[in-house]
Amino acid sequence: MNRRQVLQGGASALAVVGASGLLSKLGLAAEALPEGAIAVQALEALPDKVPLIRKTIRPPNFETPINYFNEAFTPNNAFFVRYHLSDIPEMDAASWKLAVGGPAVERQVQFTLDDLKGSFERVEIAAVCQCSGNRRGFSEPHVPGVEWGSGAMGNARWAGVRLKDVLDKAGLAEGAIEIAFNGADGPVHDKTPDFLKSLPVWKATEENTLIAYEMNGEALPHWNGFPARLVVPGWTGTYWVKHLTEIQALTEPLKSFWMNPAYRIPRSLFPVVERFTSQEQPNSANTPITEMVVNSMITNLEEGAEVKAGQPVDLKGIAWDGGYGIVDVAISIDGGKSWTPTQLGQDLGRFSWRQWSHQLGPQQPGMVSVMVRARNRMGQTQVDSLLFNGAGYHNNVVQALGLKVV
Ligand SMILES: Nc1nc2c(c(=O)[nH]1)N[C@H]1C(S)=C(S)[C@@H](COP(=O)(O)O)O[C@H]1N2
Ligand SMILES: [Mo]
Repeated sequence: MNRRQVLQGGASALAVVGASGLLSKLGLAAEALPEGAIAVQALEALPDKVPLIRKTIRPPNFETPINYFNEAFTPNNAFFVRYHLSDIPEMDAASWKLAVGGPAVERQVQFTLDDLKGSFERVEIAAVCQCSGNRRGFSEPHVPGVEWGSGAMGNARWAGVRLKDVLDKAGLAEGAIEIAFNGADGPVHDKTPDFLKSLPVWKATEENTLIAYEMNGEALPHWNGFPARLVVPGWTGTYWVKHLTEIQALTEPLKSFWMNPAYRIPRSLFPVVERFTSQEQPNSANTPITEMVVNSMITNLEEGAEVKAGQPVDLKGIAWDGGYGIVDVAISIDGGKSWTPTQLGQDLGRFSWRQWSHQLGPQQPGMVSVMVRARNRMGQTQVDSLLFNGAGYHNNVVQALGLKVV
């Protein structure tokens, strides 16, 4: 049987396809990896973490092995770790202070961890934290940066206080346009700029934007921002500043390497609704990365996994987006010609990922390619081929997982 016949075969039985052409065209199969990209994988445990996939040591960048994504919430000790700077101090909860000030506040204020826990309403929200460069390692052509596979993300229940409530204590003055954030980590070399990020005031004061001191019911792990971090549901991880120590309300756009030129996307390449316009330059073709794009993946089977002909195969996975909510996840076994809806799991909130499951019944031995594609409430879906950009951001190419039916 040739591939053409297979693609015409319909959805009732699993299509059998050659492992080469179709898979590599879809961009996520193992053989589509650029030379030397993420082929070398080493598992290594940071203190208080299970072994994670080591990308770099200084600064520490470690991704989560996919099997942990079978759980609704990613365990704290398996949550990915991403840093830009290598000087990461041990934080002391008792002496930690959060300073709130800047040119656009009415008064400077300062809070201890006990203040945060005692003087504000506690809010909890389930949300995906995903690095902008998740799946960068699959970019073709190859792009520079940490060569992430699919594990630079996680889903957790974050608890803390609303950033808006904290800003209210300082009082935002007329003319505040951005809120800037600094964490306790710093560069080792003077030439590396400090990790300073900002949010537009409207995003900073949304009720879902938090200063979190808890993750899945426990204190934040050191590597994920102890004792407090920003949680910006729907937006990529770059805004989720860890070891938060300083907040400044600004009347001018923040000038920081990590706002510009870093973390930029071409202005109209992606279907982004929430734009950060105060950081756009009039004649520039780029804009800050903001909300995540619709995405999905299979979590319980790996590329090349063996399954038995004539026996049901349980597929399991996740789907997520920038907070509009996943409404549909579908599977194709005929190269994307026809799609079958999967069963969606419990809705854990619009910023959480959504679990899904589906049962396949492969009949004949051979290779089979399973594609998965999610759609959100806005009607946004995933792309068939990579929307290439130089930083490798927002990779939401439809995943095609090759299974070996024996
Ligand atoms: N202080 C500080 N916060 C930071 C960063 C950093 O380098 N320093 N990296 C950001 C980026 S790019 C991402 S993707 C997330 C990753 O969060 P995690 O390490 O808890 O997984 O943290 C963000 N917050
Ligand atoms: Mo990131």
